[in-house]
Amino acid sequence: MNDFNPEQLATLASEFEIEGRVVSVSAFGSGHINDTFRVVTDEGATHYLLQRVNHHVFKDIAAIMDNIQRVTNHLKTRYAIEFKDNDQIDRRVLTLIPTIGGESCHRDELNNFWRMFILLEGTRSYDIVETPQQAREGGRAFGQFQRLLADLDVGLIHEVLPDFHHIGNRLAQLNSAIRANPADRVKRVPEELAFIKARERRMHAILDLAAQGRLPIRITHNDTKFNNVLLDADDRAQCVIDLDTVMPGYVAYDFGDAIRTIINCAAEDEADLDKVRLNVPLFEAYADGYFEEAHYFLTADEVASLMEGVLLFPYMQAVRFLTDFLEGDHYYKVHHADHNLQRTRAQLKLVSELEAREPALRAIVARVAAGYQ
Ligand code: GN1
Ligand code: MG
Repeated sequence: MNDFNPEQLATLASEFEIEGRVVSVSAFGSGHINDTFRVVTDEGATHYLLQRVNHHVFKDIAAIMDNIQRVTNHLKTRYAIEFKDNDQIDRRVLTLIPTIGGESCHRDELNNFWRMFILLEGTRSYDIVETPQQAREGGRAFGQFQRLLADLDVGLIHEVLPDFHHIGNRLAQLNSAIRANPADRVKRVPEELAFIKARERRMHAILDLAAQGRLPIRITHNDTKFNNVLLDADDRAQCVIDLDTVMPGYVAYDFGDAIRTIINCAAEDEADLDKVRLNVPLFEAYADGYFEEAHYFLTADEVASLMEGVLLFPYMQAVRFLTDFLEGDHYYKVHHADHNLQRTRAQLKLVSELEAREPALRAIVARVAAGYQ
């Protein structure tokens, strides 16, 4: 269980305002960045998630905690007004559990940062979407997340990872990794690099629209992988999780990253590239659910930008995985040798598939959008 034993983890869990005494702590989830554990206590009613925040990635812990508190408080207030079911609020929005000293996180002797949330019982997440109903619920959940945050001042939200989704920045990082070549791996990836190079220009479409002042900056989630929505046993969306990357951004980024995981029949790191194919009905279902919530605020330019996000996100994710591969696998957790290369290839295959179906996907977005005009 990473570098922590169960006793240490139980002691860490006891630093927080939990009900009862810790009975067990076990690894939880499939995130690539933070370490997450499920905490069960003898009180039984509420279980918790204990999380070590990766402070090599999130260097300003105070800023991410401030963002999370601001966003969850705002969402809870908005839910209370809109849905009038106060009992459900803690199932719809993440709840931070403070430390006994009243802080939002706990710093241990090794300078690790720990925080705790209520674990939402009876919910689950999916790494691969199975049904249109799940996809539609995902669209609703992320659309509603953006809608309910639309009246929170974007200036109050810290840009915790500057230029996180700036493709120019990501390509510059790839180019520095190629020049430095610390793991001597550049020679292994000529085809991947050529594929990336050939598409550089068109991948700037969102930045170009933004530079013309055509895309509003909103509060966006910025990690809209489908497994960041919790669903109940009947596949109804319950809660959007993983709020570390909530930042000012463009809606096309959230749409594109969600579709990256939803439209793919295979896993993000599928080794058999023949399995990386598109499930177009899931795309349509996600778009439907998303517009149901987002049509209230989306501008025509934003609607036009959504497909640019769809093409950009697997490409940018491949650029990021490949950069980490060339740098020697320091950023993402890897589970075997060449894992980042395998992830890169799967994402580039997804780019090819999307390019082949681009007109059909554009037509779907146009049709769904037209339903709200
Ligand atoms: C990381 O933590 P996790 O696994 O949800 C990454 C995302 C990537 C994703 C790829 C802070 O997210 O940006 O899209 O892996 N988060 C960060 O699966 O880099
Ligand atoms: Mg994340």
